[in-house]
Amino acid sequence: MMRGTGLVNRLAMLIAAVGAAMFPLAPLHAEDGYDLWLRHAPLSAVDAQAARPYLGRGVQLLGEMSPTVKLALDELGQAGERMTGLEPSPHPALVLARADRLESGGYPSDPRLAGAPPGSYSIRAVRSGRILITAHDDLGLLYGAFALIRHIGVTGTVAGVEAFSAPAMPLRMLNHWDNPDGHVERGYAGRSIFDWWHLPEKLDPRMIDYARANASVGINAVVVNNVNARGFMLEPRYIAKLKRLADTWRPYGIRVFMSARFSAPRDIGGLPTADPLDAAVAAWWRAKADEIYASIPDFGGFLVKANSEGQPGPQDYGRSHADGANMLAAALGTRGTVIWRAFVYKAEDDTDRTMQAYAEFAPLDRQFADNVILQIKNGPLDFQPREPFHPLFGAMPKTKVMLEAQITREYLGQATGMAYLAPLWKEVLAADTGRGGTVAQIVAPVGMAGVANTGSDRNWTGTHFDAANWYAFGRLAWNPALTSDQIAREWTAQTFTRAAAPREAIVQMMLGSRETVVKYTSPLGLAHLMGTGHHYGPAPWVCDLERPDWNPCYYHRADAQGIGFDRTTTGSNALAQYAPAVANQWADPATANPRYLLWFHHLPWTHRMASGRTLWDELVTTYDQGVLETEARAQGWAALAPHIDPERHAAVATDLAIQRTEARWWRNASLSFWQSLHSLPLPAGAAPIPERLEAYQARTFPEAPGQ
Ligand code: BDP
Repeated sequence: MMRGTGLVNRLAMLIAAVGAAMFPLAPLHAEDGYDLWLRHAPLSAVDAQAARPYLGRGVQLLGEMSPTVKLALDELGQAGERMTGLEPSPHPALVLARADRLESGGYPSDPRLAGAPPGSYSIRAVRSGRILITAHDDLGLLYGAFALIRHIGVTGTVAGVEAFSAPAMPLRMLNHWDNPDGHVERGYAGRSIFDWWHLPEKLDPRMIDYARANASVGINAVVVNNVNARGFMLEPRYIAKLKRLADTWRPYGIRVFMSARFSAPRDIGGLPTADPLDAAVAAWWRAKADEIYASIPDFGGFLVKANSEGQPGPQDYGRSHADGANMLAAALGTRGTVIWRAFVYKAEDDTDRTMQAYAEFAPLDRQFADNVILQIKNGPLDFQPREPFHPLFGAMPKTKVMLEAQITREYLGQATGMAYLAPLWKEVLAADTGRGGTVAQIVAPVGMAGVANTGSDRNWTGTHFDAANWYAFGRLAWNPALTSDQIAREWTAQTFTRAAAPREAIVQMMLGSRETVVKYTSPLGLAHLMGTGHHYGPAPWVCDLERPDWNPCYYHRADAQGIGFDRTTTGSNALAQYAPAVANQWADPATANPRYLLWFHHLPWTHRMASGRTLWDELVTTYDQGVLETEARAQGWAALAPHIDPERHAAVATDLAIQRTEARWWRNASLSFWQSLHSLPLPAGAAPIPERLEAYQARTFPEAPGQ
């Protein structure tokens, strides 16, 4: 399914045929990114021969044929055709076996599978050169097949494929902020991939390719609509549409969830109230759940954004978040789960915004029903280029909590340039909460959600490199112990090239790319300095928005003397929301990690940094490093031209050129504004700021995408 369009294919084949003598290895179709990491690029002739018995049709199956097993076989067949270019081997040496059928084939059982969670698989080399993929469930066989394909796709060979793998977390979920009209909130890759209007009759084949991509990295749950939900999506016509998607994705192991608008009983149910303690409201939700389960027996449940940014919720009726979540949880019963978002903050509350979610939810520990999960963003503010981890992790030991990450780059340059986010997520997952483990350990019993970055763009994600973030999210949710480089290496080998030198060059470019964005947008712990509404570009001067905590000036607090948000005991004391050991490491500006310096401290511009520079000089130096890094990346990419197909090479080169321009803009606009406050000179050697502050302030982008 994942191929170029017919016309492109025909033309490409024609060109390939004409040029075959000169370029025998030219790809048969233009590379446009649609195939993502499932390109299955051809192996060398020698490797193809060696891999042939393990890929392709003719795999031996021990177990029942089911829709999921059939997908596994199809995937192996397709990968075989494309990677080896050969007819299936007359002596296939791959066996797919359900664990309960091993004996019938005379194969030993694998003790590691005993008690392993659903989806686990083992890949073993067995007698006479055979490879055996075993799992308890069919989904494990599909995941095992994808793992084998990935291994060959990355290394070129089957050697070393043996593995046992079990998902670290049960819920590995995408949250789509897609609206029913096709607009994607914070979407930078075109319109929504979901064609709600034509469902259920018409199923875009893209829905299958989407499921394949997800399953190939272990993603097993999808919230199909925006957390800022429309009530009408719970009407019967939408349940029919959702059923079509659920039926399509079921064989791929993907469960569907919906964002539910809390006021739906009023909006579409004709009730005068949505009070969670009102019996008629509870009965309405119960009937709604019954109606959904009648169509979609494995419906996952509801995701709810309540009493946040204008969304309705239980507090509209004087009830608590627990009252609201538990009422919905009772409607679902044992059939499903309510995922309640912890992203709440109030207009009327002048508490430091980063403290409000903790203050709201920590006291509710123990009060949530068993089938309620609290979904907590990685940091206490809002998906910034860097934030410390959210203090709620570890603070609610009696509540099921999961991590919410953002794959779409709302605050990290959106769909330009490169920002590989695995290092950001690893930073959070690896953070020790001081309260019973790292964030990864705390969320492992439940899971991880990522706000999706997919759209109708041909390459799915706007830039080719943003597909790495979708990929990395899935891989980390499966195994948070994977390193950012391992994931980058895998993705690059499958997406661009297996050749070691160019692959390593790309991996290195990816690894530092998020840090580059931090440097030129939000150095030293600064946050939320982006343009109003769309969050594109710098706007640290904005200070006149109706809500104080929507203003960049609320976050940087810069004036003639200094900059930064004092969150120590002399300020908001947000530090106190962390375990003492964690708080202590950030409490003293002299020893705090500079990454979080201005997040927790308000300091004079003349503050002496560990580097010996003043804070002001350090800021300038950091912005400048960010700019230089974007330049180096653009040059590095240019040098890779001989190794990358021209279409994708040119597209990425353009993205990186835009990022270089944006980095300069961020640097100049930000420095110009800081300088307007304190009038300190730029350090010697720093490039002058080319325009006046007013010129940067005058740039407006009311039409910026994703709002
Ligand atoms: C912010 C986005 C906004 C979302 C909100 C949320 O700007 O569009 O609705 O988060 O997570 O990052 O609910």
